[in-house]
Amino acid sequence: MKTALITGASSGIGRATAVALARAGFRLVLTGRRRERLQELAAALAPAPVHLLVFDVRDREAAVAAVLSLPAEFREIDVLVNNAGNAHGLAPIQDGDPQDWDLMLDSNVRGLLNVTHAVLPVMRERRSGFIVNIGSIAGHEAYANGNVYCASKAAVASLSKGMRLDLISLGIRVAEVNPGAVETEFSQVRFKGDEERAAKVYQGFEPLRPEDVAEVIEFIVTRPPHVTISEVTVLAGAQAAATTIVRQP
Ligand code: NDP
Ligand code: 8X3
Repeated sequence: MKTALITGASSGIGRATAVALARAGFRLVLTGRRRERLQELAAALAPAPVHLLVFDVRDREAAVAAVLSLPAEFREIDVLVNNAGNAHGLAPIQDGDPQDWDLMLDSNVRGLLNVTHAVLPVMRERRSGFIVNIGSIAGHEAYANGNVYCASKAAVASLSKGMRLDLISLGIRVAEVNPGAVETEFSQVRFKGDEERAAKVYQGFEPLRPEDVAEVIEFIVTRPPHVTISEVTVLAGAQAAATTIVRQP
């Protein structure tokens, strides 16, 4: 049985990926800050073996300590899904809140690095592993008011390429999955709990469901060792680019 560690499993794409990988027969290490959400998910996944790690990905020491605390049966991580992250705010750079910028760069970029740093020794020792970084269409095209979020995801794109180059000689494969518009708690977080504004993002077209992205992640991590799917962009059917979405009135 293979072991997968998924960050940000308490909601959205991470949660759906946990469900998909449990169904595919993985042992799971699920992480996030909201313990109750993770506990509820672990109960829903029973009898799949699940271990929970509650920590903030921005805290490097906490990430390392959490991975070191894993019981023996969960320690040999085969798959790492670096999913935790969010957007905070949507404003022109001249009106942006530097606290939002810090939050995005610290979670989406440094957080991904912190967890990767914590998990890599295990993969390195076993000379095997698969890392899936959740980027975004926003990492491949900047859109108005997206500035720092887009930059954080552009960093994920660049890091994914760099990691693939550095880790290949250790038998570790790296993939980047770039979703388009997925209806999750993403917009609620971006708009700081403004439900009405968040709902508008997904009005007039059928957005992706988190399960649509999870299926792609499952496919990638279940390929045999001679196959690496390096980069995948998954858009909603009505979407041609980050902000080019055909909406019905
Ligand atoms: P959600 O808000 O539904 O989920 C975000 C997850 O990340 C939660 O489980 C949250 O857990 C976790 N998380 C956020 N910050 C931290 C932190 N500092 N420490 C630990 N965990 C954290 O959004 P999505 O599922 O949509 O987002 C998942 C990923 O997909 C993100 O990287 C996002 O940028 C990316 N993405 C989303 C798209 C979309 O349209 N929804 C499109 C493209 C990419 P908790 O709060 O419990 O800590
Ligand atoms: C989330 C999708 O296009 O709103 O990464 O930035 S988008």
